[in-house]
Amino acid sequence: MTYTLIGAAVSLYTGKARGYLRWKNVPFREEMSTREVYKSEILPRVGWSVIPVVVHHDGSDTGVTLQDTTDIIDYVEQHEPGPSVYPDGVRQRLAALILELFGDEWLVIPAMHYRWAYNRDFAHGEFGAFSFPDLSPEEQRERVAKPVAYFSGALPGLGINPDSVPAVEAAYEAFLAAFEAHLARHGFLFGSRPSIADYGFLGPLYAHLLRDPASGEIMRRLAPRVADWAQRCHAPQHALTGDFLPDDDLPATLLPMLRMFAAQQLPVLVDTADRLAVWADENPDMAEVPRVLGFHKARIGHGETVVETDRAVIPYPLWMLQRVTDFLASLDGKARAQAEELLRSIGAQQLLDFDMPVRLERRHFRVCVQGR
Ligand SMILES: N[C@@H](CCC(=O)N[C@@H](CS)C(=O)NCC(=O)O)C(=O)O
Repeated sequence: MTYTLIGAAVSLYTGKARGYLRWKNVPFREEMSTREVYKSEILPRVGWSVIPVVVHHDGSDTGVTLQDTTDIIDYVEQHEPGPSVYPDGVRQRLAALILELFGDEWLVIPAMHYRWAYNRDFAHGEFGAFSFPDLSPEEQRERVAKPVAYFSGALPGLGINPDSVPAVEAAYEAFLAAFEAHLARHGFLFGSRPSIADYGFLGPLYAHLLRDPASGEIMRRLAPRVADWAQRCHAPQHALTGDFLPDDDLPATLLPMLRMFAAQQLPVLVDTADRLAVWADENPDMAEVPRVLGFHKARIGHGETVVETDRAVIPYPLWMLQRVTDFLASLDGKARAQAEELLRSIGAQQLLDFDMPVRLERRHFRVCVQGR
């Protein structure tokens, strides 16, 4: 096998990588991220506890270690043949980069809320089963009490608390309705071929929001086409198939989801960038950006149901936003005008003169300031 995917069935980002590798028709085996495998493979290779990890067995002694699903996908796109998950057209490419970020880093809010509010017992059992496959179910549950507390303890940092739950649920239901309407006309976000954005959506929508039993029931009831899409995207019948819509066409049914990005996630990202600027000034010798930079106020929700709540300042998504702004910066002439028009039409004109305070890069599987 050319690749190994180390991860777990309950893991949000493992589902994203798995769906992509299957569609890309890449020969890979999957290794369950048991506690043993964390110790023997993940920590030595990556330096911290995270899944998924992909190893490319390229003939070298250790192979190439890849972490972060975006880096995994970009690496495989560069090293393997076959159609790309990145559309070429300016509008489609810009929308795809934005929606990957929206899926990865904003839909994680409903993914975490629904898992730990409605599927806690199931998730606890699953954590036990993959971490300690050789123990009895009772022992498994006991041994994973700590990671379960760690992951469920992340909710307040994401802005999820009793005051914001109605807004989290309203926003998720509005998102499901918008995606359901899109899927009445199209198989994937940009036509009949899955894109990088489909995989960004797949993370939260598959492992948590479809596979967790109580969440799956909600999705199948409210948005059966989304449930079907998640299944197709995660386990494609036919690899390497489909096309993006011709002529860089951007279906009008994508606009409501792009507007959700602009209205909900973008203000949080802009505020996060301001906080990163302060941190970078105050810490001129530090290269690695902390995973959390204190707390800020964030507005969560959709339409009438919006609340202002406390949320951790999480710099990581700025690295994904930089992919969007880099793409914008690469455009000129007609292409730039098309991108500007799209951003204005979704209410994201703020991005047009947005400056990342410092240039970010991934180094040793962490977000760092470039040049430091
Ligand atoms: N952006 C990363 C996120 C990976 C991630 O957050 N994985 C979760 C499991 S689904 C994890 O292991 N988290 C550990 C932690 O955040 O400390 C990616 O795309 O791979």
